[in-house]
Amino acid sequence: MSPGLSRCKVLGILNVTPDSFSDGGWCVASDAAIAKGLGLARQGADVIDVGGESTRPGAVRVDAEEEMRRVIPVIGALSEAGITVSVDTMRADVAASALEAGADIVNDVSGGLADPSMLPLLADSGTTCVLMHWRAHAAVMQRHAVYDDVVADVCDELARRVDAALAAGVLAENIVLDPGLGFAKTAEQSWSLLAALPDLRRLGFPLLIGASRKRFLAECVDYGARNPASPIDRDEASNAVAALAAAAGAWGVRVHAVAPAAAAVRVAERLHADGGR
Ligand code: PMM
Repeated sequence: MSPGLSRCKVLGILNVTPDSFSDGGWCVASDAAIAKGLGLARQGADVIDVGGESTRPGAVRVDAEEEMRRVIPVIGALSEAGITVSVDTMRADVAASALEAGADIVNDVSGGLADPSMLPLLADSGTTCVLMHWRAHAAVMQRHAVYDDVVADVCDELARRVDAALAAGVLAENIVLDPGLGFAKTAEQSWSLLAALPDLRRLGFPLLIGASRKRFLAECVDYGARNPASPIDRDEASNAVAALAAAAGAWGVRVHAVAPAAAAVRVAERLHADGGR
């Protein structure tokens, strides 16, 4: 790999929710979720991102106890198996329990906005944290997809989250940023942000990109006889984005189909190492 392009992490998505749009709700039981997580790790995931609350557009919140019931046993088992785990949560209590159970990273899609206790917890724990661009909870977020200039506005709002995190005592070296594709964003706005990864990198923090199976991908692919509304049919487009994000220097990509996305990422890195610009 050439200087400036460090190994891009592949985060395998493990949504332990009955209503996850991409998992079809089959892995609600802990054992099935643990088995799926172990499988994702075998397929080449560097990190398993475990979430217990759906954040798809329109989703309603679950309570903290239910969220913990879903994720903590799974995180404990995966961590015990030696797997690096992140917890996808907006709640400080859930994050704290997840860290106790062995999680290594906290992935807060609200960037610390949803729970005032989150940034202090991240500071105290000294853990790596993903702060995503977010404006509102899933039930209402698409009403907030209004920007003067989506790239400039998302950069400004992420910079404000960084300021808040630093003020709370989070170390700069522990912060990863994420533009939050599909969160309070139209398809057009998500594409604009993907096209602007160099601008986002200029914020000076590692970047996580989560495009996998999201609706905005459907609009640029000719699906022929297949159903473009089916998330799984968006995997080819997801893999293309994973490769392009890795080539653009992303710290990580968050994906459902780990094996092909990991291959796509490694191909991008290999080409870069051979002098690709
Ligand atoms: N997307 C979802 C959930 N968590 N976390 C980060 N950091 N970035 C994302 O883009 C993101 C996320 C929603 O997608 P899913 O329902 O397929 O997990």
